Amino acid sequence: MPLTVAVLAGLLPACVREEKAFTELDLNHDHRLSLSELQDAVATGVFNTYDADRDGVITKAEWRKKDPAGDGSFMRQRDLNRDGHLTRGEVSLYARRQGFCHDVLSQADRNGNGTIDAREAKIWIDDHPEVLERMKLGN
Ligand SMILES: [Ca+2]
Ligand SMILES: [Ca+2]
Ligand SMILES: [Ca+2]
Repeated sequence: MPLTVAVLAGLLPACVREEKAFTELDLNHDHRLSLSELQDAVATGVFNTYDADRDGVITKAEWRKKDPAGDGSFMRQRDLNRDGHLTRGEVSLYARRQGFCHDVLSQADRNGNGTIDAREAKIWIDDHPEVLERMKLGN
């Protein structure tokens, strides 16, 4: 799932760099990112990336513009009611179903307390430079 990895990799360094960004992701303001906050962050990242006109819906045209070479599985996997659009609810549900956030949490959570703090986020990013490289190349 390169997209989701890339999206998350884009968010985590922002968390480290900017206290404001971290606060935005840290929905309950306990200075830790929990599994559900990570899942919400991924969904937010998907919308920030694809919803060009910011109307809260990702259309097929918006997706295609960002991913001209894509085979359509991005839309197919998430479009639960098959109407050709992705709503916030559909994207969030998909993020929750995937094991990806679980995997990131278990890798990044070095002290095993079930959440990621800013320091753990930075270490995880340092351990995954190839993900950041992909971000820079825009894929
Ligand atoms: Ca839109
Ligand atoms: Ca839909
Ligand atoms: Ca932790």
